[in-house]
Amino acid sequence: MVKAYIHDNDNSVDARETHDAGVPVTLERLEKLGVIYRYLKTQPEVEALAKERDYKNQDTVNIQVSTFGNDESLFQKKLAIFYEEHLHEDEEIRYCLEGTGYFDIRDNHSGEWIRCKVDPGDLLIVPAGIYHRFALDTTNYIKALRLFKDEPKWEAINKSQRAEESSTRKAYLQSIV
Ligand code: KMT
Ligand code: NI
Repeated sequence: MVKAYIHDNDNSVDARETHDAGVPVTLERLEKLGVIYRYLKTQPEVEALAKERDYKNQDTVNIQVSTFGNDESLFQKKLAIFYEEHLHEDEEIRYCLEGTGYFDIRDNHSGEWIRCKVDPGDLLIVPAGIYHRFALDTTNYIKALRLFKDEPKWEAINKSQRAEESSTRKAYLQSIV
């Protein structure tokens, strides 16, 4: 079951530590940002949800140092890319199959990061245009399903002028007022 709380913003500490500021966040607060949480036991249930929402593509990511040939510096580089604040131009689903990790969701009202700790079975529907990032935890392993609506929109757009000016970002901001 997902646990959500305010991130302490202490960037002097590794992203994989808990960064728990001690302020819990409810699923209702996440929903106001357009983020939907579900707990689904099996992959067929995820496939059914994806079909219902018109998803056409998916992949599985295995994030651990052995995936990168046990090259610690390459591994760190990949983690740094996932931890860059970014958005996508389409809604996307993330489903934790094995291991654990943190999805940080930007609360555009307060400016805070909301950290969502995911365990196996936890699923997040991430709306188009919301800023977010991903970190492993200190167990250094997650296997996750990433579901995408359309092939050309898999790209992560890092926080930037281009991201701010995209119609996706503007539509997202309209959706949360
Ligand atoms: C994303 O969109 O930020 C990601 O796909 C992160 C990796 S999924 C564990
Ligand atoms: Ni992303």
